Amino acid sequence: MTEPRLNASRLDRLPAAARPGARGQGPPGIVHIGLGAFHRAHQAVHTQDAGDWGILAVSPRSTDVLESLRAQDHYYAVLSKEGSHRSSRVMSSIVDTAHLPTQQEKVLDALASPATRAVTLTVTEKGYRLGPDGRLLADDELRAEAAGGTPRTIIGALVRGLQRRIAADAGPIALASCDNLPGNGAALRSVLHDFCWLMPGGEARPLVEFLESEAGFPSSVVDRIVPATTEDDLARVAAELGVRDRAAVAAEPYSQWVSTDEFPGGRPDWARSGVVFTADTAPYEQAKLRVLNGSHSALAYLGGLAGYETIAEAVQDEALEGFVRSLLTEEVLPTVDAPEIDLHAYADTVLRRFANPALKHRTAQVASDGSQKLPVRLLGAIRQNMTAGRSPLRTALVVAAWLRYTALSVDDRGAELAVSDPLADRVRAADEAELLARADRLLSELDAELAADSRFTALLRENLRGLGAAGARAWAAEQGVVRAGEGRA
Ligand code: CS2
Repeated sequence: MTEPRLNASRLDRLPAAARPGARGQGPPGIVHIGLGAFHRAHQAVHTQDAGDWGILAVSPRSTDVLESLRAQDHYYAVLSKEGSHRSSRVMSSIVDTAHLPTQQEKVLDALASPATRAVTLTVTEKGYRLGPDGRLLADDELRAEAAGGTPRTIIGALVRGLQRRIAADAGPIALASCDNLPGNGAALRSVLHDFCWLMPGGEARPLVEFLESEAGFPSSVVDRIVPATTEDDLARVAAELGVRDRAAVAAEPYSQWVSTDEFPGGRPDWARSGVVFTADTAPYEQAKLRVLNGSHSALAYLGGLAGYETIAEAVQDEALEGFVRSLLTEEVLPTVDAPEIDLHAYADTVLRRFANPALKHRTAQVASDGSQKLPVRLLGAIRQNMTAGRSPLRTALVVAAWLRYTALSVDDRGAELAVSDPLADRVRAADEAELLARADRLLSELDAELAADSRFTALLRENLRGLGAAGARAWAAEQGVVRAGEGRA
């Protein structure tokens, strides 16, 4: 690739349709934490389309994207892909970046600036440090931070920033989680409160007061499929725009953002960019987390075990698609309380989006961090079904597929699977026999309550045996069959 690098001086060489509007002057109004592809293809795009608010994007760990953005004056392209259709646009809403571990002062100052009116977060499920009871899991690292140590966690850094904001009398602010968690606003509020109460009382009180009276915690549902960028995507952007862009992201055209309107310091006119403000996000949230993310995880583990590289390949396999449809109609949709949504139509759209062959979303990417994702996506449906006297046959198969995938890390042809999960070491098994023998124990790492329920563990073992004997495709095909009278309590 010999194209010149994308930067401010080269914007006028871009095709007119791809050129960003002029940047607003003045300091950024939004601090965003989490510089992943999802933010660049979602909130940054909605913010750009809403007007002239700028974003200071903070990377909690890695420096790759941050350095690429800096080399490009923070301009980057979003490539939208569907079937054979491609189109790119350059974004200008990220106006500055900071690296949390090495530029902490810059981040804390931004949180304390009156210009900053909202903080948005995409830090993945792990970033919230939530325990099984929905409260902060206070470990040594968090305790040390609360006692005055350098904040290295996102929660610790946010609280120190707010402390500085109170001292500066910089006014109200929204703290808007954009992660795939149920009640993400309330979850963020609760971990921040819990962190404050780990601090010495004198320090905690003004903070807690601020959280209660000056901070807004909007709940949101965010949705856009944004796989990790590939070299092919970068080549495509270069060909289309005539510039080299190392921070480009590729995504499906679809984008959804539903939020409560709790931004006490003001916010961009996001409704202009299609954001839906509503008093209650719960129905959208259940539909999105259980139907979309739940079936995504199912396809990631079963597809990965069956040897499929991408979600699109997995969902185009009749056996897996049939299984996922029956999982949704028999076990997931009945647990979603969303009378305003046509759930069957929603499920169809979701499966159609997964089949977009241009996306090349890797099963291994969606499979990562399953121990953080499954509780949010599927374990709630399992509990509800069991309480209602319905057998969670297929959801148990997905849990078994996660366990087999993570414990053995080989697919059905014996090829190595790349496992990335905080629980990976704790649920590893040497072979199939050990996996079966220790299934209940390994499950207890994911969910102690389910592991203590013999009805569920019997189903889990049956599914582990089936996956081992028949392989993921054949076993899913068999479990996907809907039997007469099934699903009734
Ligand atoms: C996916 C999500 O990686 C995953 O676990 O299920 O990132 C999914 O692509 C997004 O939530 C779509 O909005």
